[in-house]
Amino acid sequence: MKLFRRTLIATLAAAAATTLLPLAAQAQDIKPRIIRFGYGLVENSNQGRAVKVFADEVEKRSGGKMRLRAVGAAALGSDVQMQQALIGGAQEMMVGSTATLVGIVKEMALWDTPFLFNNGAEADAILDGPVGQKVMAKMPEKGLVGLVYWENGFRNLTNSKRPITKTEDLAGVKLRVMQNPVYLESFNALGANAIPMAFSELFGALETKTVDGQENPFNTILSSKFYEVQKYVSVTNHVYSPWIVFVSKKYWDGLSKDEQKVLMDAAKVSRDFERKDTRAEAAKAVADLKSKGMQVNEVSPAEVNRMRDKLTRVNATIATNVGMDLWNETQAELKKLRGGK
Ligand code: TK8
Repeated sequence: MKLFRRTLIATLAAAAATTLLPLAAQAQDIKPRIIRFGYGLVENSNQGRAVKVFADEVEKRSGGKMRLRAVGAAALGSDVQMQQALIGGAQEMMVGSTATLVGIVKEMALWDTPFLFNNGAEADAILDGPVGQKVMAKMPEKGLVGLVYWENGFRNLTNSKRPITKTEDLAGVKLRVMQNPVYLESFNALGANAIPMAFSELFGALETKTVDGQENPFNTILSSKFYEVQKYVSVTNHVYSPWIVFVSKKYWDGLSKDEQKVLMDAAKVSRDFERKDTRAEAAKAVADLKSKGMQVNEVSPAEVNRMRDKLTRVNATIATNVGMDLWNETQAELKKLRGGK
């Protein structure tokens, strides 16, 4: 009897296994696609908030079939490390600075042009318009697919030595810059001692005084708590810095058209949210930075112009690197935006 029962159970189990096989295969199909999405800032930042919006949109628009595993604080690696992981196919998506991408996509250097945009509206128009799209179109041949630009923002200087009110105040200041030749050349041209470094190492380097200062938008100075290790903020707005949301081409090519559309549409929703959120936060940032104990100083328009003059030769390098056609088209578009002036 016992033996009989055992045999029966074994037979039933075997039968079940065969009939269940197709079901198991089906279960595989409906298992959500997990997208590893890395970013450099902390969760509680404009970047982290927008990643959350993107994740929600992807899940909603795919009916739960596509899901983000979002990892912040550079836990998947620095911008440069993640870019390589995307190219190799070990990671699916990321958002990071266009400036750190220049080593791979040289046309991204266009966005490193000092004082290129006067305001956010100009940045949106150029980034979302034909020029921004042409730059993005250079990514696939490098193994990457760009979706949208987010706002990192206008960059300002912080340091622990003194208020920077004129170019000369930068003399000898050890200033961390992004891993990008234009930033390196620019700040050296202004007299600083520029040191390229991954963002993920920056807080520690400021804390130990390996560097005296850095430059980033107000939002990042706040979310990364740089006020704990920096005294002075000098409002230079020296460059508008975009972030770019992009995908591993290896991964992208394996998606259906519908899945690609989910990512693209979700990215656009996240972009519109991100720009609004970032601007709202930046608008009240000066007061917030002061309340955290930072000393904030303006830089006079005359001094900003002197900085701009010192940087004209950087513009020439950028124009050569991105190509004269793209450079001229950008200038023409900006002129149009500014009413032909
Ligand atoms: C975050 C960086 C950051 C950038 C920098 O990964 O490195 O200073 O401004 O936003 O991309």
